[in-house]
Amino acid sequence: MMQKERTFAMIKPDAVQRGFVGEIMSRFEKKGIKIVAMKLVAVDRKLAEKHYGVHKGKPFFEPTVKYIISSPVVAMVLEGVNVIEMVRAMTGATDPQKAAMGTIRGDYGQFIGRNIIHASDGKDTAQFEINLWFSSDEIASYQRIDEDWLTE
Ligand code: FUP
Repeated sequence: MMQKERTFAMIKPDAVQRGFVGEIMSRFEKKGIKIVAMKLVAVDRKLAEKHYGVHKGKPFFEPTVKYIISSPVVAMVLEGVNVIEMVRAMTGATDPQKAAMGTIRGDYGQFIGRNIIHASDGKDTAQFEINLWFSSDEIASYQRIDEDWLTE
């Protein structure tokens, strides 16, 4: 059996405001990616600053923090084989102007400061972000009925 992993993703305030929650979740579901945790969060500054901690000191840090705390986000943990890379591919390049059509950012965004979604960019980041946003009792382990049909 191939090794499953988990990633963290967040539907950002602009996407929630513009009514894309269902649309984005539907893409993950159709791809066969399992949702193991999910919640709507009114993010406080402390959490936002921790989440974007690696960017502290950069010119876009403060605007990015302000954006994330401006209105609720939908935070989630997704599970699957190679899910970190797969969700990043579905998300597209950081700048929606450069993101390929067919990706979430490419299809729904126009500006880097309003880029629709966040997804962990590697194993260490995924672990850090899952722990930052969720406690272990908020994450569910379960079988989806399609799992046998997703793998060879
Ligand atoms: P990503 O991993 O694709 O979300 O991108 P980064 O971690 O490099 O950046 C985090 C967020 O900061 C981006 F989602 C948008 C914002 N940002 C800018 O506004 N300008 C930049 O030049 C880079 C990032």
